[in-house]
Amino acid sequence: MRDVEDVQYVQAVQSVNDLNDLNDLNFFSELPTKTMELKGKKVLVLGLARTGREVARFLARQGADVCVSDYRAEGELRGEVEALSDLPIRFFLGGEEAAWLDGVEIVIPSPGVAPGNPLLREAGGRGIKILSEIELAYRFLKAPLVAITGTNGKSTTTTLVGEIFKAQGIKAFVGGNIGAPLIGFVGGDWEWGAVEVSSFQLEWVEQFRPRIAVLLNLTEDHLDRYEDFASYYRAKERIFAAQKKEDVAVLNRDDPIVWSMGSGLRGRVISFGGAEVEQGVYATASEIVWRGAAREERFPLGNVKIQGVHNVENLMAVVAVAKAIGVPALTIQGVIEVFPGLEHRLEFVREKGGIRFYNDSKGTNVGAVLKSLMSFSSPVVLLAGGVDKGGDYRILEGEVRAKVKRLVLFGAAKERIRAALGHLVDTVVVGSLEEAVGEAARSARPGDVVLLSPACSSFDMFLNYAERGRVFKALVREL
Ligand code: UMA
Repeated sequence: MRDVEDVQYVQAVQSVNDLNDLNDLNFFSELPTKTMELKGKKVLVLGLARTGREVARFLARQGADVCVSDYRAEGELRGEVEALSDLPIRFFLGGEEAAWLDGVEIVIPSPGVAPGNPLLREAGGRGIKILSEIELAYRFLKAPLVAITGTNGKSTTTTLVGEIFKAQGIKAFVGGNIGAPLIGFVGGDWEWGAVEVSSFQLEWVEQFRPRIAVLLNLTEDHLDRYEDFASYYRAKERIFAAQKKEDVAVLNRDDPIVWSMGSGLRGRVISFGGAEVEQGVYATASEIVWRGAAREERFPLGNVKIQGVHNVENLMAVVAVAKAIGVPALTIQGVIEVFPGLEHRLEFVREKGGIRFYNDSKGTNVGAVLKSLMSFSSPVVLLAGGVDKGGDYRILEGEVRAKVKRLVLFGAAKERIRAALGHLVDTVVVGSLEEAVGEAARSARPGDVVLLSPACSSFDMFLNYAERGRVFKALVREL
């Protein structure tokens, strides 16, 4: 079915490869009709949090025979079970038993369920189909998708793409890993979707085909889940796997691993990076330049609020996407100038006694912290720690040497970070975030920056990075 649609699609736009600036919002609007028969099928949903809840609801409404399992005990999941009580759903809670797979035809794991999970392995062994939530959603969504992945910058870029759609008067949703499962948008009257996609969500995709797929960057992350960096990057690479030549792949030229993927892709590559190019997107110190075959457009950065080298990369990716769908330069410029940035991402909290405090709680991996440190020139008191994700902290050596005057470490990973970086600067280990803020405030001097950029996830002390960020901000405001 998809091939027939692809033929129509190609006919509609004729010779796509001749176009540099598609400049036609209708270009992507020929939509494949995808379906998947679920009625009467026995489906096991693995994990009962945001994703599991919405998937189970969707499947039950489609007439599937739905079971939901979670290794947490029933007592912890009462609210979730209650929320689904109006639907014919069976729950298997507080464990993982192979018998729960008997008769099951499809398993939909939540992103947090790793491929090594015993039920998933058993399902694989029995030849049961395993599909990620984004794959399921994709089969039912009618709108074309811009999917954005990368180790860092996903949420900022996805949010900005959503803002571009809004400014252009296009009815688009913003969802995915950013916090709203894709399945929740099925059935809506959407013209486009801007989707943040994680490596976890890409593990079980088959047909997931974003019309525009963006890979921002790749540095070590989630090595507590993946065997090695190559497995992580292979998962990310799947964002392009089902693309066809009519689709667009947006790639970062300055990231050698990302850029090396370019030659093997079927979609039309639009690249972005620091150095001037004949066609594509590049940045100078003062502007972003989009260059097509016959003309170019310039986007001055003077009035843009979000700062830092990583944000220039995010903005270049946004420009590449926006131009691929033909959004006028004025609209793009308006959006990038008013965007205030995301909470917990290099978020300015306050200045006290000449010391500036920044909340970068979303800096949960080493690559993110590297980019954040690169954004400052003043001496930095860096607060880091939490749950170690197996990344190599030594990649921070250069920036730590150059900018960090004091390292304040907390949480489960504190000793590992101290072992990697403690010999480079004055380092102190503390027992809590509260102590870390107190210690930082005491040691910082006017002109310094106090930066919470933990390089770790938060689950040893907090519910998630957002709670950690909020606690940090509250502590800073109390100073
Ligand atoms: N569980 C099991 N067995 C397991 C593992 C987990 O039963 O082996 C259960 C847990 O007890 C829990 C549920 O599964 O009840 C958790 O599922 P989940 O972690 O997938 O939680 P969701 O609320 O569904 O959130 C997921 C994403 N979470 C993860 O990827 C870990 C959210 O991304 C995403 O916003 C949401 O779906 C909607 O798409 C969060 C995240 O941390 C923000 N993402 C990572 C990142 O950005 O670095 C990838």
